[in-house]
Amino acid sequence: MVANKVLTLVLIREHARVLLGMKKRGFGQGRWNGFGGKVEPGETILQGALRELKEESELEAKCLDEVGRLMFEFVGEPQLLEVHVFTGSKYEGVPKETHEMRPSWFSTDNIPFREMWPDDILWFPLFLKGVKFSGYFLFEGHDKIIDYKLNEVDELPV
Ligand code: 8OG
Repeated sequence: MVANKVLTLVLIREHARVLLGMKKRGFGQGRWNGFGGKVEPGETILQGALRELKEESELEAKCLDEVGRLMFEFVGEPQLLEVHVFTGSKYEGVPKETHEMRPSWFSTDNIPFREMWPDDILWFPLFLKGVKFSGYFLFEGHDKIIDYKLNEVDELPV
């Protein structure tokens, strides 16, 4: 058994717009996404989410709520990615371009799904609806989903 790789994903939402960043390097390069990354040893998942948001956008969130849990499996790779999705609308600072991300606000009715991870078009509607969700996606490569499950949930898995 290989332990899951635990990651965070933060979507700052204000009224009818969402802050995304164009990933400039590494995993997911060339795709718009929320801010986040690997949780470091010794920090909680929430601390990891706050840290990555600050590192990648220079925003300091005042409050983040966990709203989604997404599991990703890639054919041929034993390690599952366990992504904890957080959202919040209160923050300090102004989004700034960093070495990793170029931030931009998107209207909730104009999310750039064609330039995002292919699963996002499936779960974003639940996120935008304001409900909690849990999903599993099996990828072949980084562009093709070959199986998935997605549910609206009352409580996230522990
Ligand atoms: O540290 P690194 O940049 O590699 O972290 C990856 C980020 O990408 C992290 O915030 C979690 C997020 N992420 C995935 N897969 C997917 C996905 O399919 N959709 C979205 N929106 N984000 C993802 O790892």
